[in-house]
Formats: sequence, C-alpha cells, structure tokens
Amino acid sequence: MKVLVIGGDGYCGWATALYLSNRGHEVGILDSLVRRHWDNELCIDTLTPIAPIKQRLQRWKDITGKTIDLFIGDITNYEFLSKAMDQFQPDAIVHFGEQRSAPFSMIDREHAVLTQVNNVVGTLNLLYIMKERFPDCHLVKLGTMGEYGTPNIDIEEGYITIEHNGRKDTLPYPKQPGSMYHLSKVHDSHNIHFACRIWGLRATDLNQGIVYGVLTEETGMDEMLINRLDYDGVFGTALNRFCIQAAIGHPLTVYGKGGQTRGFLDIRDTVRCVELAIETPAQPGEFRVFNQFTELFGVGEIASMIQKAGSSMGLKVDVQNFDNPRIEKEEHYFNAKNTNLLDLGLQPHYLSDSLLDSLLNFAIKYKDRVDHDEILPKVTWKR
Ligand code: NAD
Ligand code: USQ
Repeated sequence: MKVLVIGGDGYCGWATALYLSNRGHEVGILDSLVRRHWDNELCIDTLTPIAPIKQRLQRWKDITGKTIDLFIGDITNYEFLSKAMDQFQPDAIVHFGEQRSAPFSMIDREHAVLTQVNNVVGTLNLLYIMKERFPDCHLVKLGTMGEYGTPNIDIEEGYITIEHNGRKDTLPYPKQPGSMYHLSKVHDSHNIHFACRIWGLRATDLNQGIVYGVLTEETGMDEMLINRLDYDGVFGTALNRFCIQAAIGHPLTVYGKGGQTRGFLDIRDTVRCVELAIETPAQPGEFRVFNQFTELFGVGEIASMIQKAGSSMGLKVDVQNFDNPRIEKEEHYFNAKNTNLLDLGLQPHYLSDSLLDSLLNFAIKYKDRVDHDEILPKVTWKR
C-alpha cells in the first residue's frame, strides 16, 4: 500500500514510517519540521540526539535498501499539500502532523491560536483535497483519549447509544477536553465526521492514550535512526518524563494528588495499531473511532512503579506531589473501552519491569544531555 505519513519526523510518526516501510509498504514522509523549530524557540531538546531528516532516511536506505519519499512543507499550505498528494498518490494517509502538547497550547493566546489553526486548518485542507481528488483514500487520523475528558460514566469508542424521552439513537460520545490542544482534536473529529457523512470519505480516528518507550525494532537498528524522547515540562509526557527524572536523581513530578487516570500504550503498539487500521480500512462514508491504549494507570501509580524499578537498579528515586499547574480532576472515575483494536488482532506489549528497566537504562545513557532547568512545569492553566 502507498502510505503517506504526515508528521513522520516526530516521535510516533518516525517509528511508524520505518515500521510500515519495513513491512513492505511504500512510505512517504511529509513534515514541516516545525517541531524541531518549536524546540529551538523554547530552548529545549530531546533527550536523544536525533539526526536531520535526510540523514535519517539515507541511513534507513543504506541499512534496508528501502526508500522513503520525503515532502518538506506545511499542511496548512493548501498548494504544497495538494502538490505532494498529487505526486505521491497515497492509498492511505496517517496523520500525526499536529501541535500535540497541552502545556504548549496553554502558554498564552498566541500559542492557543497557533495550535488550533495549525491542527484544524491542516486537517481541513487534507479533507478538501481528499474530497476533490482522493475520495477513496483512507484517512487514519491521530486523535486523543483526552477528547473525552474524565466523565463519571464508562467511555465508549466514539459513539454512545442514548435513550431520551422514549426514543433511542447512537450519537457521538460527549467531549469535555482539558486543554486548547485537546480541544483542537475535538474540532478535528467533528470536521472529519462531517466529511465522512456528507462527502462519503472514509476515516479512522485513533483516540490514542499517552505513548511511552522509545525503541522499536526499526529505530533500534542504528544510532542514526534513534527516535526523539521528550522530557521537558512542555513536550515531555508522564511516564517517559518520570524515567528520565529518575535517571538524573530529580524527584518524580506528580502533579497534585496523582489520581489522574489515563490510557497508556507502548510505542511498539502505536505502530501496530496504525498498521491494523490501514490494513482494514473504514468503509466509504464511515467515520470509525478506535480507543488506542492498552492499559489504564493513575499518574501516582506510574510514579510508584518507576520508583520501584529504579530502586532495584540502585537508583534513589523520590516521588513528590507538586502543585498542579493544570486544572483537572485529581481523583475520578475512569473506565474506557478499547476492544476495537484488540478485535482486529492487537497483541499488546503491557507495561513490564523489563520495559521500565530498558527505558531507565536508555535515560541513564543520555542523562548528560538533560537540561535540569527544563524539568519543572512553567505553564499554568490558572487565570
Ligand atoms: P511530535 O511533535 O513528536 O510529532 C509531530 C510531527 O508533526 C512533528 O515532526 C512536526 O514537525 C509535524 N507537524 C506539526 N504540524 C505540522 C504541519 N502543520 N505540517 C506538517 N507537519 C507538521 O508528536 P507525536 O508525539 O509524534 O504525536 C503525533 C500525533 O499523535 C499528534 O497528532 C498527537 O496529538 C498524537 N498523540 C500523541 C501522543 C503521545 O503520547 N506522544 C498521545 C496521543 C496522541
Ligand atoms: N502529569 C504529572 N506530572 C508530569 C506530567 C504530567 O502529574 O510531570 C499529569 C498531568 O497533570 C496529566 C497527566 O499526567 O494529568 C498526563 O499528562 P501528560 O503531559 O503526560 O499528557 P497530556 O498532556 O494528556 O498529553 C499527552 C500528549 C498528547 C496526547 C495525550 C493523550 O502530549 O499529544 O494527546 O497525552 S491523553 O492524555 O490520553 O489525552
């Protein structure tokens, strides 16, 4: 299959592009490299020394003999995107190409607008090009579990059947996102659903939980193929961040009470989930939603697991409850369904001591690259 990976220079996208290429798909990467630019602007850097995109792709070719096409540009630029699509002629598009940090989107008005324009307009351009010239192409779009928020009832996969005043219907599940970023994903979902209902496009929204880990079979083949691993207070995410904090002897930064429960998954499952979605496409007119996570954990629970794994490696790991910079429930009900991908054949890599060991060892290997000033959160949700 010809698969265009938008955002293929990023954390999930790079791992996915190499995985799909290795599995025999014809892969193209489209990326504006804006994430590298935002890192520079914020004076932050990934834990791992990532090579420039052209060098990464050359090394992939040297090692495997496989070529990945490259399109450098911004999907909010309609002409650029249109040309790239005409040139590549994809059967499926995997869309990771968005501003994905909640704290980044909450810095100020400018960053909220940037996030929503970048994400919503980029996706909208893609939908219009698909409507006009690629109506049969399957869009696999990365959404987020955070679209649902933390309702006091079970979370279904995209839709809920409701009985109201004696009548019954299956409707989009209510959304209560917790940041301007998470809101942008809700707006995307509505736009994509509309494009499927009205224009007959086919799409799968992957409501992904928090991804952890860094190594996949492909990115581990060579130092030049290494993936990014964010640890800073803006782009670093809970589990990855805690492992790096443990490696440098920084107390694990649990925000508030730590009872915030989220869906998590190993990056090796991210790439497999995308493969499952593209291999069994949505039907024309169908807007399919999969909840893409394998396990639920509380943030405090994750910190305790890392404390334990660190101790058994001889690290002294403290866990500290910091003032929560976000406005969110710190103790709540959370029970989300995730059977759609399992039914398609996903065999999860559950969080294990050996994964934590390997991630901690990875963090220790690169710990001299850590900027200690970038660990504590600087962005707040408060007025
Ligand atoms: P990332 O920041 O590492 O990668 C995103 C990539 O998209 C970057 O390389 C960036 O340059 C590119 N990009 C952004 N805007 C673009 C634009 N307008 N045009 C072209 N390229 C653009 O992010 P990630 O962690 O790989 O996340 C990828 C996707 O998965 C995002 O949509 C995110 O919302 C979703 N997701 C991520 C996680 C996670 O834990 N990392 C969890 C759930 C969902
Ligand atoms: N948290 C801490 N300490 C930290 C960092 C985070 O306690 O040092 C808490 C946060 O307050 C929050 C939870 O951990 O309650 C998750 O925060 P996060 O930064 O790990 O994840 P989040 O902001 O939700 O965003 C990340 C990705 C985003 C993706 C989302 C999936 O950056 O792209 O959409 O995870 S989900 O959380 O399921 O919505």
